[in-house]
Amino acid sequence: MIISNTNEIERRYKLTSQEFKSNYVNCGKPVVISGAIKNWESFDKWSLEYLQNLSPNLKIYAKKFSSKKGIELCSLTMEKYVELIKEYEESNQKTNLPPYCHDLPLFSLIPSLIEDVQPFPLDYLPKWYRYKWWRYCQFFIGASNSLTPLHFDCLLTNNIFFQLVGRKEFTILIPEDGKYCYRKGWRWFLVNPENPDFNKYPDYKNARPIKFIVNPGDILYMPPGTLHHVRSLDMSISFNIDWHTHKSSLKAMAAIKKGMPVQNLYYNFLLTMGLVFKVPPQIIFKFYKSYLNYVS
Ligand SMILES: O=C(O)CCC(=O)C(=O)O
Ligand SMILES: [Fe+2]
Repeated sequence: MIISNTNEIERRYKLTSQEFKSNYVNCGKPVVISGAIKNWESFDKWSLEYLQNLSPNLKIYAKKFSSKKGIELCSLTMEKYVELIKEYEESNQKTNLPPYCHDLPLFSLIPSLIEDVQPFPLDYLPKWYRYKWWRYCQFFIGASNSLTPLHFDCLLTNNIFFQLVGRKEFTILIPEDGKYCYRKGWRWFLVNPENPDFNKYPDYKNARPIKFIVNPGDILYMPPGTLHHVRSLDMSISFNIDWHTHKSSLKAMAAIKKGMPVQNLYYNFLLTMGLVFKVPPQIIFKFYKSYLNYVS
């Protein structure tokens, strides 16, 4: 990854797929792309109430992140979840932050939503992912102030992140700065970039965090291994796709030597079979599917 001497994210308007690949993916450089999805109907249609009305009885999972207990899951219906968020947003004290619906494969659960995100910028993705691309999308739906603590994505994939409703503040760090952030387990980090405790975590002084806001209509690209800490500034709906290139899938397989869990090696092996050895997605997806519910 290129170590840039600026602490700002690059922003590009309507980046072509060729430039995206050559200047960002191949160089391991993050970028925010605007203007690429402005015709999506989702921008007029989507809200929490819209999801609630479409599928009130849908069973979803929401997560509570805590430094002591790790990740706790709770199961509830879409109707109940949206009610919890509305209550929170309308309350004055904002004390009861609802759990965060995180990594939900919503296009597979409500296929009619796929029509609202057309034309989809498929040429940003490797060809292998284009067949039923929506199966790889994971949604993040939550109240303002929801937080995803500092981590990198567990398969060391590239990440293309679409912001639909509300704004989010990202703090990202290059993989090389992970050593200053006090890793816990495979992919989580103890430092809180919003309020770092330098007494407890003095090495964080050497880290070079990049902070920026992602607005509705923005696409954020993060290279494999990018650390990110994400705060919702508003009620928010986003989704991402974790994806490999040939190169990143091979590199990720080698990470087994660096403490990557065996379960992750299995998913990375499947993706390598697809991307490098050309096994069709129709076959791979049957085995890969459980990744979409994998909590790690
Ligand atoms: O939006 C968030 O809260 C988390 C996003 C994230 O971690 C991801 O896209 O990998
Ligand atoms: Fe992530």
